[in-house]
Amino acid sequence: MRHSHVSQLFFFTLFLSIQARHHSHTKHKHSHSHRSYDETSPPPSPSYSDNASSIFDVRTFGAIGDGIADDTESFKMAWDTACQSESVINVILVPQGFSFIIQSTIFTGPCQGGLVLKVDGTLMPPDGPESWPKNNSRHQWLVFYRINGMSLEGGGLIDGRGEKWWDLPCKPHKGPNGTTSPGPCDSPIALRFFMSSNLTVHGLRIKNSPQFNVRFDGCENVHMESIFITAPRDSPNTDGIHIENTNDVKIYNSVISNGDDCVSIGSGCYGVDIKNITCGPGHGISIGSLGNHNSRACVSNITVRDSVIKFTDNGVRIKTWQGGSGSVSGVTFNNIHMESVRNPIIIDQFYCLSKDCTNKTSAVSVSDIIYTNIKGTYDIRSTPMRFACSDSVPCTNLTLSDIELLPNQGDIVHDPFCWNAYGDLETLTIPPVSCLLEGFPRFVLENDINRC
Ligand SMILES: *[C@@H]1O[C@H](CO)[C@@H](O)[C@H](O)[C@H]1NC(C)=O
Ligand SMILES: *[C@@H]1O[C@H](CO)[C@@H](O)[C@H](O)[C@H]1NC(C)=O
Ligand SMILES: *[C@@H]1O[C@H](CO)[C@@H](O)[C@H](O)[C@H]1NC(C)=O
Ligand SMILES: *[C@@H]1O[C@H](CO)[C@@H](O)[C@H](O)[C@H]1NC(C)=O
Ligand SMILES: *[C@@H]1O[C@H](CO)[C@@H](O)[C@H](O)[C@H]1NC(C)=O
Ligand SMILES: *[C@@H]1O[C@H](CO)[C@@H](O)[C@H](O)[C@H]1NC(C)=O
Ligand SMILES: *[C@@H]1O[C@H](CO)[C@@H](O)[C@H](O)[C@H]1NC(C)=O
Ligand SMILES: CC(=O)N[C@H]1CO[C@H](CO)[C@@H](O)[C@@H]1O
Repeated sequence: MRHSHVSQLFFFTLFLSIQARHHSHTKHKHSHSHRSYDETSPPPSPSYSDNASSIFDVRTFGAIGDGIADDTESFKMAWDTACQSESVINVILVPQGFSFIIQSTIFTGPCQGGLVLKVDGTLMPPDGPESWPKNNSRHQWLVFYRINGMSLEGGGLIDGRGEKWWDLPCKPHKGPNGTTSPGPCDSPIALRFFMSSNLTVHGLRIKNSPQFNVRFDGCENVHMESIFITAPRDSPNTDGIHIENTNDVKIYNSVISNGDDCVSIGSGCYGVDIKNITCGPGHGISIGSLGNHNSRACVSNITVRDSVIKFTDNGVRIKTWQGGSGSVSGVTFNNIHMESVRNPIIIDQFYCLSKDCTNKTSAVSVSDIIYTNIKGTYDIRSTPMRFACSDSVPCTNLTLSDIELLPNQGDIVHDPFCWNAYGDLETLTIPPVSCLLEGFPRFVLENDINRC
C-alpha cells in the first residue's frame, strides 16, 4: 500500500473537482442513498467514502479473475452500471490478487458522475494474435471514449502480453534470418483515451504492450502520475506514452523503459508539462514525427524538466518530415541528466523511414527552443548535439545554456553539427558549439504557411 496516501489525495482532488461541477450544474442529485453491493464480501475500504460515492466490484458482476476465464462481459456490465449511476463518484474496483482477462473493449461515456477505475489486480488481454477474437479490433485493447472526469488508478498491473505480437514476421527483424516480412502487422495499443477530458492516470504498472503502451487522442486536461511502464528494449513500437491533438497534459514522477519513444508528442499538442521522469532504455523523448505526407502540424508550449534519460538512442528530439507545414515552437528542455545517450540533443528535419524521401520546399518550422542545464554523458557513436534543419525553413531562436555533455568513454569529442540552424549560446557549452548562425533569417519572418 505504498501509494495509498498519494492515492487518497488524488481521489479526493477528483472528488472535489467533480463535486464542484456537480454542485454548479445540478441541484437534486445528492439525495441518493448508498447502494448496497455484494453483502457477503464487503468491499475493501475505499480511499474516500460517503453517501455520494458508490463502489462496483467487478466480481459482483460475475468476473472470475482466475487468469483463464473471459471476464469481458462482466467488465462491460460493471462499467455500464457505474457509468449510469448518479453518485458523485463511482468506483469500479478490480480487486487485488486476481487476474482478469478482457478482450478488446471500448468503454464509452459520457457518464452521469465521476468514474474511478481502480485496478489493484491484474488486467490482461487474450494472449497474442492467435487467441485474439477474429471480430475484435487489432488496433487497440482497452479504450476509453468520450469521458469527462475519470481516474484510472490503483496499485495493480496492466499486462499487455505483447510478446507474440512483437514476434510477428512483419515486425522489424522478426522474419526469417532477421528480415522484415510483408503481411498483416496490426498490433493493439494497450490503453487508449479518445476524445475525453479531465483524466487522471495514477500509480499503475503497465508492461509489455503489443504496441504503444498508452495513447491519448483529442483529449484535454490529462494528468499522469507515478506510472511505471516497461517493455524490453528490442520490442518494436512500444512507445511509452503518445499524445496527439491533446492539450493541458502533465506527466510527472514516472519511469519508462521500452523499445521506442519514452514519451512522444504528436501534432496538435500544446500545454504539455513533463517533470521528473526517467527514460531508458528506449528512444528518448520525442516531439514528432511531424509533417508526414505533407501534413500540417502545430505543437507549442512544451516543457520537459528535472528528468533522467539513460541508455537511449536519443535524448530530447524534435523530428519532422520534409514537405509538411505548421510549426513547433515554445519548447523548453530544462535540467535533464543524460547517461550514455546516443543523440542527447537532436533536431532532425530530414526524418525519413525509407531511403527514398526527397527534399521539399516546405517543412514544419522549428523555433523558440530552449535547452538549459543538460548534463551527463553521450554514447560516442554520434555527436552529442545535432541541429539538422531544412534548407528552405531554417530553425530559429534556439537557445543553449549550461550544456555539459562528455563522452561516455575515452576522450574523443565529437563536434556538434548544425545545418541552417539559428540561435544563441547564453553560456559556454561543453563541447563548444560554433556552428549556430546568428540572428533571424529574413524570409522566415514573412512566411505564412508555417503560422499556427
Ligand atoms: C473539466 O472539469 C472542469 C472542472 O470540473 C470543467 O469546468 C470542464 O468543463 C471539464 N472539461 C470538459 C471538456 O468537460
Ligand atoms: C464477436 O463475436 C462474438 C461471438 O459471435 C460476440 O459474442 C461478440 O459480441 C462479438 N464482438 C464484437 C466486438 O463484435
Ligand atoms: C536463412 O539462412 C540460411 C543459411 O544462410 C539459408 O539456408 C536459408 O535459406 C535462409 N532462409 C531464408 C528464408 O532466407
Ligand atoms: C521522482 O519520481 C520518482 C519515481 O516515481 C519518485 O520516486 C521520486 O520521489 C520523484 N521525485 C520527486 C522529487 O518528486
Ligand atoms: C503553457 O502550458 C502550461 C502547462 O504546461 C500552462 O500552465 C500555461 O498556461 C501555458 N502557457 C501558455 C502561454 O499557454
Ligand atoms: C536534402 O538536403 C540536405 C541538406 O541540404 C542534404 O544533405 C541531403 O543530401 C538532401 N537529401 C536529398 C535526398 O537530396
Ligand atoms: C526566443 O525564444 C524565447 C523562448 O521561447 C522567447 O521568449 C523569445 O521571445 C524568442 N525571441 C524572439 C525574438 O522571438
Ligand atoms: C458517511 C456517511 O455520511 N454515512 C451516512 C450515509 O447515510 C446514512 C443514512 O442516511 C447515515 O446513517 C450515514 O451516517
